[in-house]
Amino acid sequence: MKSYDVFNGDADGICALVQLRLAEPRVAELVTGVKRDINLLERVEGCAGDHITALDISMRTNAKGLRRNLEAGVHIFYVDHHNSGEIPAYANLHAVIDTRPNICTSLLVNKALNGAYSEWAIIGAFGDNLADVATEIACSLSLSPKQLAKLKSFGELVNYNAYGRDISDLHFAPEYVFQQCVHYNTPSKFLSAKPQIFEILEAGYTEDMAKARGCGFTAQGVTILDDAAWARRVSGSYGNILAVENPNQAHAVFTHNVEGGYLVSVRSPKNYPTGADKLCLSFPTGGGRAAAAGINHLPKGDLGKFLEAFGEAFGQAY
Ligand SMILES: [Mn+2]
Repeated sequence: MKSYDVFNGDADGICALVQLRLAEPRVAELVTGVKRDINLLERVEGCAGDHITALDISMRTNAKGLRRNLEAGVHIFYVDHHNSGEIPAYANLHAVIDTRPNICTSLLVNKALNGAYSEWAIIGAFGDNLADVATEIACSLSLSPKQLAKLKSFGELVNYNAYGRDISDLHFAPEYVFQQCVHYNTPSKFLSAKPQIFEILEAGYTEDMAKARGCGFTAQGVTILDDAAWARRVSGSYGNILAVENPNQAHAVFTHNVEGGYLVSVRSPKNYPTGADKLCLSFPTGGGRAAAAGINHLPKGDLGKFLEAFGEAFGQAY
């Protein structure tokens, strides 16, 4: 019998697994990747009697791999907060899916374990941008404001660490971060025993962010980052910061993709959060939500077309 721990490489995925393995240590093959790499069950070929724990990866995206492993007789424990599509009915599937906006996978695991390792759940929640819920739980743990601020930074930094085209872009492989963390009952204990991961991520983040600022703007709200690992790591965080700094302005952050074109991340103005999905859907590889959407591949020749559409969508003239 073999076990597989399959988890998203961001803070939420890592902290969900840390809690589970503190509660129930298990030797398992770790299957993870960069944040965007979510079709992870595709990589697992379990046999009858094997166990898979799947965390923080959309069941909709993993439907094929999930069904194949269920058909093979694998026992699957699945915890997630993304849109699942139809949950298949199998006796060997135990699924905990909750898509409410204030929920993340680490919080679902925290609930299942009756709060046994809730400080780790806080890290996952901060990583998934759920600062209010995280702070609420922290209140019940009587953490000092300074401790709480440190945990918030740690969650955000571990989340930042998951962004990249592939693992080689990242400061640390997600499985390494998990393996380091899982020996400590709380992130506070981990951070005082092993400060290096935090320090390296913090320095990396500061450096990447300074480089992003140096790229300037191609048009109002539109920035094209360099074709480099740092740009792929920091693009998401930079987009968040731009949105907060200019809440009346829409933003588009460009990075370079493997196809030789651009990966475009679009955010509607924070104060008027609509329009991003409509704009992105007008391009063949676009998709997303009203407040935040993206285009997976914009050929370089279509930059002008995009700028025009962006201006039209958000009422800005170019
Ligand atoms: Mn999550």
